[in-house]
Parts: sequence; structure tokens; C-alpha cells
Amino acid sequence: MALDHNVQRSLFAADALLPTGWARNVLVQWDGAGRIFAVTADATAPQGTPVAPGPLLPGMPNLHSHAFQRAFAGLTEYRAESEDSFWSWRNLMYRFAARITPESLEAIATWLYVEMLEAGYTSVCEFHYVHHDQDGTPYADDATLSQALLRAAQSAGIGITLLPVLYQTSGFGARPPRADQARFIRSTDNMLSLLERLAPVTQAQGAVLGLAPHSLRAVPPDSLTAAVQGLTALNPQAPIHIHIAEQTQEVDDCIAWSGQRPVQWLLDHAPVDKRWCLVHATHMTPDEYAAGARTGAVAGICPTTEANLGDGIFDMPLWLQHGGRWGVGSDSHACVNAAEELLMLEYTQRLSLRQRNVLATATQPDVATAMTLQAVAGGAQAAGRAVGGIAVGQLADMVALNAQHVALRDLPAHSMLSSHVFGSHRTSAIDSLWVAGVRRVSGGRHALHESAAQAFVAARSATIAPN
Ligand code: NGQ
Ligand code: ZN
Repeated sequence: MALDHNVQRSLFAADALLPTGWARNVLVQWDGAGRIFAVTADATAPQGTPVAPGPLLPGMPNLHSHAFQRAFAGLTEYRAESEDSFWSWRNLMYRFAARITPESLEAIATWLYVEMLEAGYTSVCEFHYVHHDQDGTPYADDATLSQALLRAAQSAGIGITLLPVLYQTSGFGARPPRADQARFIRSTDNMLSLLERLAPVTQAQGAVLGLAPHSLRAVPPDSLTAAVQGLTALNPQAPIHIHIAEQTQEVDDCIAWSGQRPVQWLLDHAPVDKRWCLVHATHMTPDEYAAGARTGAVAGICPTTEANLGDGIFDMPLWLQHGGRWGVGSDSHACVNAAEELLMLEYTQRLSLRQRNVLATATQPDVATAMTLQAVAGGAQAAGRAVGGIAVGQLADMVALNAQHVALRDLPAHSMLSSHVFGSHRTSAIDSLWVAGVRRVSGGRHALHESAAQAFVAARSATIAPN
């Protein structure tokens, strides 16, 4: 245990992005649990206060991650079928999932979380569905793979919301699971036992435990109802995440099964509210945009993965018009970089609307600033953790850019952020990052960078299937 006087409890920044916008000469102070108790603008730094090397930003929550998928990022970019699609990618992805072990998952996730921290994410929502041993039998300790992820988050020092995934069927109408989905399958009762088992473990490390019904394809209506009720009995505030309406095939199948589109069906049959994160929600009608936004649920947009998988484009202006909340996730981890997700999101809107600066707002004309504040607020809501920005009561999850980086030097603070997000630089402008007040990245590097990278490479080699 470090002695109290060695523990950092404050930081001064010449410029800081607060939930209300940019402020000058900001002193941030937090307690021993990493919770901010004072944010003072126009302050003078008390002697000895550490000073941020550039503009201070709120840490970005990553609201959607399948950690194991980092091991094959960039390795499915070849033609596997005459017309490759999301579904042919999924077949390849299942081959990697089949080979994951507790050891390889921990190594892959540890490195992934180190990368996330170096890239501006301070917390992660882990949508975790590979539960069982390779032949589909539960591990002797049924929480083995969940524990591997929790350990990885703890070693890297990233905040985590663990979302064990309920997965039961291969398609609408209770189609039996495929053989290559055997590692994912749990009964609803079994899932609720897992949650009970994990509740004290997650709490002990400051993690939040939620639930992820994988999708309407994978969870029949009765199970969805029972699981949400069971979770709510455990913790009425626990987050609930679901993949929804990502692919048009899924929409067509849902209509054939129920006469309704996925989002419409979900809103009619589940108590969707601000606890929920609707991951992707790509294919909605204008009525679904309006009704979905009104629930207060967060749209979990995963811009680079959605581009990588050919999902389609979420209509941000329509969602925002109805007061919709949103955040970003790196999902399959084809890209692990908070700024690049914002860039990709704004660019897809520009390409589809043939406009510029689509996500600027009346009060926040600077796109990178507007997007950062919205994505942090939405991401925090989806995480169910107090990670909603640099404000009293929130955890001190913060990122400092390097004002001496050539891309930033001598610019005003909002332009530094804009240059960081939209300037596409060969090297990162992130200097430091704090999670709950603990500095995890300095000089752009995490302390575990080398060792975690080595373990990752070994785990990846073991995971890549020999043709
Ligand atoms: C997943 N990923 O669970 O990893 C999914 C693919 C599915 C994304 N949707 C599998 N991006 O949806 O069936
Ligand atoms: Zn996903």
C-alpha cells in the first residue's frame, strides 16, 4: 500500500473540458476512493499540485467490448465466401471463440485493456459470452472466464462493467443452438446463479455487474422476461445491454417470426428504460427512433466495427432530434481508439447526409467537443458507473493531452481536441490518463505495455486456428 502522502489526490490543468464546456485554470480534487469532491475553475494551483501537460478531458467509457475478438483484429479481411457478410465473418469469429482458454482470454484482455487506456478509454463494458470449456461443458468453477476478465481489468487498472451474456437459441422461434455456440449457452436459472456468484466479486473491485441478453435471436421471450426480473431483484439499477437490429437479415427474420421489427418488439415486450443499452440499433424506422430515444436508453454505437462488418449507418440526427442518448464501443476491436470512433461516427454521417459537422450543436459548435461530452455522458449511463465526466461525485477518470505534440502546440484547447480527433496524426497526442484518480498512463505508455504485449502475442499464436 502506498503511503497517503504519495498518493495523488489533485491535478491542475490550464484547460479542462467539464460537462458544461471548456474551463480555464481548473483544479480537480478527489478522495481516497478516487471520487471527485471539488472542481474549481479560475483557480491558482496550490504549491506542489501536479500539473497536466495539456488539456484535460473526461475519460471515455467504452460501452461495448468482446475482449477475445482483439486476438484476430485485422485477420478476417480476406474473401471467405463469394459474397462476404456479417454472417460469414461470424463463422470465422466462432473459430477463434472455440479456441479461447482461461489463460489466453486473460492475456488478450489484459493487453486490450492496456491498449484502451493508452487510447483514451478509462472504463469498459464487457459483453461476455464465451462461458464454458471448449466442448461446451461448464468449467469446474462456472465463473472461470468471467473471473479472467475481471482479473485483466484489475491488472490493467481499467474500470469495468461486466455483462454476462444470456445466449440460448440460434434464431427467432427458439431454434436450437448450433454446435459452435455450445460455449455460450446457459439456462436462465444458471445465469442468475452466476450473477449471484459474481455480485460480491465485482463489488469488491469497484466493478458493476449487469446482464446482456445477447439478442432477440438468441434469447426467447420467456427467458428475456425472467432474466430481467431476476437481475432487477438482485440490483434494480443494474445495466442491461442487448444487440439489436444490427443487420437487415435480423430485422426480416424478426418480422417473419413476430410481425414486428426488433426494436419495436423489444419496446413492446421489455421494460426498456435508462438502464438499457441498445447496442447498434442500426436499422430502425422513424417511429422506432422516436420511441427508442424516449425510453432514455443509450444507443451503443460501435462505428468502426459497424463499418468493418458492413452493418449500415445509424441515423444520429434523428436519434438526437428525439433527445436520444448515445455512447461508443469498440466491440470487435478492429480499432481501439476513442478518438477514431468519434471520427468514424461523424464521417459516416457526413457520407450519408452529404453535410459537414453533423454532430455539432447550437451550444457546442465544435464537433469534437460536442461529441466527447455526449459520448462520455451516454457511456457512463450505459456503464452504470459514476464515470460521467470531470464533475463532483464522479470518479476521477481523466485524460491529459500533450500540448507539446506538434499537432497541438500553440492552439487553443478546443482546437487541440479537434486536432486530436480529426487531425489523424501518426503518433498519439495522449500523454496521461487517470482511472479513479490513479495514473495508469504516463508519457503515452502504460506500465504493463511491454509485458502485456508479449503475453498477448503468445496467446494470439495459440488462438489462431491452424487453417
Ligand atoms: C458478437 N458481434 O456477439 O460477437 C456479435 C456477433 C452475433 C457483433 N454483433 C455475433 N458485432 O451477433 O450473432
Ligand atoms: Zn457486440
